[in-house]
Formats: sequence, C-alpha cells, structure tokens
Amino acid sequence: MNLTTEELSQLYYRMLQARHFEETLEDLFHRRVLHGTTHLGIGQEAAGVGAAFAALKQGDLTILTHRGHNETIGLGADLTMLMGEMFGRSGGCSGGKGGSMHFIDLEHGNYGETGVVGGAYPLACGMAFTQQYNETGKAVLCVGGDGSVNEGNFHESLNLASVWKLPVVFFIENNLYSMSTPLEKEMNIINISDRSQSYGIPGITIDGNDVVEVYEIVRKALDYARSGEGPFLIEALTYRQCGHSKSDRQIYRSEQEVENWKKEDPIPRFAEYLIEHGLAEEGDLYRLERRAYEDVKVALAAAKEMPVPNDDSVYTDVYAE
Ligand SMILES: Cc1ncc(C[n+]2csc(CCOP(=O)(O)OP(=O)(O)O)c2C)c(N)n1
Ligand SMILES: [Mg+2]
Repeated sequence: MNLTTEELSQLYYRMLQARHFEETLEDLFHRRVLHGTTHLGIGQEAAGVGAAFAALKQGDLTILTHRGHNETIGLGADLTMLMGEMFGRSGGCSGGKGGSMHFIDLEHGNYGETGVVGGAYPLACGMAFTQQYNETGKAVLCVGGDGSVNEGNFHESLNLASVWKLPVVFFIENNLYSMSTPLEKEMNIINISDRSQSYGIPGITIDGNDVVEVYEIVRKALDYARSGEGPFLIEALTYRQCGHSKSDRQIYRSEQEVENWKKEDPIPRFAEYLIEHGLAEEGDLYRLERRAYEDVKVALAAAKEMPVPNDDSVYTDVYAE
C-alpha cells in the first residue's frame, strides 16, 4: 500500500469531517436555518474523499459535480470557508454567491463543482489539454455521477480525451440513482466501466465504499494518465444513504434497501480495517472523531459571524478580467 499510517489517519479524519459537515447541513436545512438546496453525499465518503486524496497527494487537479462536498473536504478545504458559503457570507469559498453547488478551492487544486449534470466532462478535457500543452506533468481527476454518463458530453469528452491522449481520469460515483431514477431505467448495461471499450481506453469497476481500494486505483489511474498514456475510466460502486436533495421523500426505494447499504457504510468499514491491520487503536479513532466534530462546530460558529456580501459584489467575479 502506498499510504503511511499518518496518511491513513488523515484519510479517516477527513471522511469524518465530511460526514459531520453534511449531517450538520442536513440538520440546518431541516430546522430552516439554511435555505436553497444542497446535495449531500452521506454514504459516499470513501469514493469522494479517497479519490480526492489521491489527486491531492500528487498535486493533480480536480473538477466536481453538484454533489462535491466529500471531494472538497478530502482535498483539505477549510471548513469555515465552506460553511460560510452555505450561509451566503462574504468569507465563503465563492464569496457567498454560489452555495452548496459552488464549492471551489484552487489552493488545493479543486477547480470546483458544477450544477450542470455532465458539465464537468468537457471542462476536464480543457484542463487536461492545458496540462499537456504546457507540459506541467499534472493530470486531472474529473468526477461524475451515473446519471451523467448518458449525456452527450460524457461520450464526446471520452472520445476527445482518448484520441488526444489527454491526462484525465474520469471517476464515476455510481450511487445507483439519478434523482429518483434507478440505474436499470437509465441504461441497458450493468457496468458503466464497459463504456471505456467504445473509446479504446482502460476502464474498471471498483468497490466505492472501500477507501483504500479507491485511493489505490485512482492513484494508479492518475499515474497512467500523467505518463502520457491517455485517459482512464473508473466506476466506483457506492450508495447515497440520504435523499437526492433536501426535499426528497425517497418513495422510489425501500427502507430495507437503504438499511442494507448502511451495513456497507464506508466509515465503520474503514475503522474496522485500521484496527484489524493494527494501523490504529480505538482511542485514536475516537480522538479523530471528536476533532472532526469540533472542527464543524467551530466552522459553524465562525460562519455565522461572517458579514454578508456587500452590494458591489454583485458585479465582481462575473466576467474574466
Ligand atoms: C444538464 C442537467 N440536466 C438535469 C439536471 C437536474 N439534475 C440535477 S442532479 C440530477 C441527477 C444526477 O444524477 P447522477 O449523475 O447519478 O448524480 P447523483 O445526483 O446521483 O450524484 C439531475 C437530473 C441538471 N442539474 N443538469
Ligand atoms: Mg447517481
């Protein structure tokens, strides 16, 4: 394995930060403290945090979907800036003008989320072409959802990336649903990774709830892309334990199905792995959990104190200089 004990702890800690951050958001929306909408990735932390951690460690760039909190936190974003963004405050990562679907953190190579399903694929090609043209030696991690692989953007982008051998890894978080539509009503194939064959690139389906597997495969795929071999398609099987967005009553799936997937929750699974392999003790994990919990509490208190954006900010960050 390519991770030190310290890095494994950090990975676990960031998964916990992501979980506590999102559970706090869920509570704030329920209590109508926060307005608008949000797409939580509760249950998808191994996929999001694990993939992002691989990109971060190698200095690569990342571009996300509308459900990008796990990756943003996996890349090491300051939770106060994220919470400030949720509250629409000027200290938020998008100046309080974007909200949940506009988390961005250029310092850690995070080129941001997009609310346009499938919108990130062509942007990732542009980012990857820039790296190739300028010979930066960096690759791009482009995250997508299972629903987005039926968009024209996905197919055109994989084709272009393939023929131009662009350094990009397409990482699909297959959570089995696109809003209320189950996978089998979206496509007639079982594995999304099979689509790689149409574009002459490698593709693989992995256990997206196993953070170590996710990290290792994404790391290897980024190495492959960076070495000039071209793009790679990864399908990570996972499950969204929460609703699609804040107003989803989830009548399209059974409670039993959700309960079954909760048994595959990536956080306790990783804790078990760390303990079984002698990589951490119960006490260490408990301390990391307390720390993550405190981080979110501090971020929440700080966000509430931030000023709202001033009126002039309506005109800033709209067009490039
Ligand atoms: C181009 C476009 N079409 C439709 C929507 C509405 N929409 C938002 S999320 C979503 C489902 C996306 O499903 P998937 O790609 O599987 O990602 P998930 O929400 O499961 O993470 C849809 C259809 C949108 N935002 N953009
Ligand atoms: Mg989905």
